[in-house]
Amino acid sequence: MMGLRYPRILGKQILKLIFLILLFICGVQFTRYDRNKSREISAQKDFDHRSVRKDLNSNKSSRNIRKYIKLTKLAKSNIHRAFGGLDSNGSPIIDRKFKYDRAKQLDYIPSVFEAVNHHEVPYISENITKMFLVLPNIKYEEKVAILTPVRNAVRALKRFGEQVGKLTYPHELMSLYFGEDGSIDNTIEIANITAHQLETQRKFHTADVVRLNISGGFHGSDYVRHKPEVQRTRRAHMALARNRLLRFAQDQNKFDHILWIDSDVAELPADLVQQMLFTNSDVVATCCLTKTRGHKMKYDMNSWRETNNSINKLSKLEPDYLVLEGYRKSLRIYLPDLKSEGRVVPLDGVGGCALMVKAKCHRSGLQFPEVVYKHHIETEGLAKMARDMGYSVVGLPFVEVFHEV
Ligand SMILES: Nc1nc2c(ncn2[C@@H]2O[C@H](COP(=O)(O)OP(=O)(O)OP(=O)(O)O)[C@@H](O)[C@H]2O)c(=O)[nH]1
Ligand SMILES: [Mg+2]
Repeated sequence: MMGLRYPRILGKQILKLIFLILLFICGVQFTRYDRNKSREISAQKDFDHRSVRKDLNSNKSSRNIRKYIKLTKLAKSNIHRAFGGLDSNGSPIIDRKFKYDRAKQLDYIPSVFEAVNHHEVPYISENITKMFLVLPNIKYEEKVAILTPVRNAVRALKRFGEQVGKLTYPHELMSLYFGEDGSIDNTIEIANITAHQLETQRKFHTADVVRLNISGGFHGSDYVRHKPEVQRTRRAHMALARNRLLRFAQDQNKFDHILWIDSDVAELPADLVQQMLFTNSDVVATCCLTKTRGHKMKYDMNSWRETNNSINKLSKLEPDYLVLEGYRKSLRIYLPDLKSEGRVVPLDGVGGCALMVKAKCHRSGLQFPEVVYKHHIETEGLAKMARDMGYSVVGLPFVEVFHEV
């Protein structure tokens, strides 16, 4: 018996030693990766990646961070990224030779290339995209208020109700408020029916319609509404409607997050809320696209990042000049084109198609500017204001919300 004991103890010691060596190797790998990551971040010094990093690090759920790092690492090793870097002006180097074959899904993440920069968003294979969408298996407890301004929205509300009703975030943690004004169709009636269904059938905590009673606003066909000369009036009114609705919601409950969703969205990812919460950032936007004959196109051009060129252009404008995205070349980079940077990317402008803001930011005074703020108004103005208040503003290039065509 004595003879057998020593080899057994020795065996145990050897196993212990191997375990410790493995632990040490894993530690070194992790630190090395982290160091590389920070080097990569500081290399792109034109953009404030640090705030995203800080957010991820301050995430209460460290499992989120570990998963993020693991996935990014995995994605980095497995995916060829065609990101060409930045030119001396801080703009992405555009691959002008790139040809996107619509018949094929890409098995790598493209850099910003000219065609994409303007209209089309290529399909990337599911194997790749799913790596940027994995969520931690945690119990959610944060209360979310979905706020939706509506005017003449009868056509869109049924589909909106279905899409919101299919969200997989715990329904008892979600409330929804429509903020209506100036409709000349049955919007109030249909919005009430939609709210009632969400509350009774989908078991939302609350769902209701708020009459905002704002005089004015902008009426007119789609064609007239999108003329550049009416944008200041139209969007100032939208900002006012959003601010009134926000105030109402904040009087109802102490929400943790405010999620703005436009009524004319055609398709929402079921895990939209969880994806946005994953960032743990103050202001979060998703891509807002349309599907035209099966092709993905950029729709809402309001989620963007400045480049040195665009900042230079802005510096020459009168302070009150309103810059309109999507109307003419603004020299910015748009959210759907930033996939090569990873899952969460810093932004300077956001759109309202699907936009999440931490309620505490609104409580501390963050609003939708009703007059021009740093050349912007409404949602884009909010992003600029948020940055000035020290809040993080990010986008999710892999999360796609589809707007009606
Ligand atoms: N309360 C209120 N809501 C509005 C008003 N105008 C639009 N909305 C709603 O605000 C959201 C965004 O408005 P849209 O007209 O879709 O703005 P947009 O996406 O820039 O424009 P489109 O390209 O035409 O969709 C939608 O939910 C509209 O129903 C308004 O004057 N008052
Ligand atoms: Mg719209």
